[in-house]
Amino acid sequence: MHADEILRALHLDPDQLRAGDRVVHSPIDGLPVARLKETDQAGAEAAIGRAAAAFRDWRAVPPPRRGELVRRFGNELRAHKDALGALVTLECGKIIQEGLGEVQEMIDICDFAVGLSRQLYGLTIASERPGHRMAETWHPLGVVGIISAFNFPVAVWSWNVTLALVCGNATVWKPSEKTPLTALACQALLRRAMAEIDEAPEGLSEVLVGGASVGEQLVDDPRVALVSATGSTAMGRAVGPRVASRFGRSLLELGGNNAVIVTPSADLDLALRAIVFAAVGTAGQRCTTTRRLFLHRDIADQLVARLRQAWQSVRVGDPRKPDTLVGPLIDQAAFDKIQRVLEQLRAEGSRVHGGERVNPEGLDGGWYVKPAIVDRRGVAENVLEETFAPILHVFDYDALDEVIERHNAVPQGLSSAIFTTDLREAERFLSATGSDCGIANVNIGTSGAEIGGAFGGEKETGGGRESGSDAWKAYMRRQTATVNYSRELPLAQGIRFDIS
Ligand code: UN1
Repeated sequence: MHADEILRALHLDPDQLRAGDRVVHSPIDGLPVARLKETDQAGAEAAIGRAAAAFRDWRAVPPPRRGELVRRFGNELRAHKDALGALVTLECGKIIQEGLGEVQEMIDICDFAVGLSRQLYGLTIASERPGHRMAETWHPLGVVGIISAFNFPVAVWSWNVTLALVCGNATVWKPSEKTPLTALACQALLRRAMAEIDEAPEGLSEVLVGGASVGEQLVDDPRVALVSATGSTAMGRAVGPRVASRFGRSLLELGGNNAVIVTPSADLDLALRAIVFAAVGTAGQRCTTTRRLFLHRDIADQLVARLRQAWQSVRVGDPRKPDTLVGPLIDQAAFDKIQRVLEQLRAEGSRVHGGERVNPEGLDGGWYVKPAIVDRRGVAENVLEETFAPILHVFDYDALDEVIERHNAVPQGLSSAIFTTDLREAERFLSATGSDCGIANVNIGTSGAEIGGAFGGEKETGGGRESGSDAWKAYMRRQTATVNYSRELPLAQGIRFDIS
């Protein structure tokens, strides 16, 4: 499909997307696909104001009715899955399968949120006083600011917006400046669903198109009760303290430095397939991408040989072609960064395989790279920094205790995996003395989590949890309510305070 056809299929008018200064390039060939009008300071101020006003109405709409909006949004996504998937591919360079997968992830979270809209459970608590009842109620929070990254331009927003909406909040979204088109498409689909729900006020979902300054405005505005931000640790380091300084809440989903351990008992065929997907899929540009691989010395030679072969044969190229497995990097800066990192590793004496530029025919302006493997067997030191690229560092180990220490000895703590058929090793990895990450898998790679679980990680990953389980609680305020239905006034802690 041609770009204009994709945009029209998503209810966007291509002519209106050519009138601004912000040029959107496709990483597929580097050519411009749109010129968008940016949101200026006054525009952002007004958008946050509309969201704040919308919140005042929306918070009083019964949650199952709020769920009805999200159900209809899910139906819009189903009806537009191919077009939105194609736009994700066009704007961020993901292969078609992954573009579609991202839209499926949106549909799944819609279903989850609809179910949630009839739950939002609170606890009842045993009161120490006779004739008293204690309960916890979850109330809507306010305006939720969503800052998202280029690599999951639509799914991560959907985790936030669907939960925020059923929880009774309004949202303001600042997408990555590299992927604003997909944001406008999502907004158009959500607005179609809103048009079918009388109670849905204008301003329930706002989008800010722009760079860091508009993001900062969202971060600093006291009307924004929660800032949910996905991106680098550097971004989180800037956002977290700023939101905290005004006593706002933040939910941070930052860098990962995810590792896989392969033990001697592992099913190596299965491990190989999982590692390839997790390390080179999405061109290594997932926060859950496998960056470090620890192989037991008994199986290391064998597996490294097979991995190198797989790395050589992986098809890099046009993400729109069905047999491509690795599409382009997001831009030249990403390519240059890979070259710098690999150059330094070579200078330090590491054996680097891959990492060369690939030039698919007719796509000269795109930045394609052969995934790289860095063989660091025999080297004890760790990789402490995340390079958002398809570079896999391979280490070897002798003992499980030792490798778990090395696995955890990095500043980040998002996702982790062990490949083993030994119950003791698997359970140890999942225990309190095992992986210190927010996500820990057995015989599954580090990426590609389902929406039903809470998603996020520890340490410099930011500590936030989004998506499934009880992550919805971050989007609500908790109220402890105690009711006295007796004729007495017993005080808590048995305090006596008689006035006559
Ligand atoms: C991200 O890269 O920011 O688990 C999110 C995964 C996806 C989400 C990744 N479901 O890889």
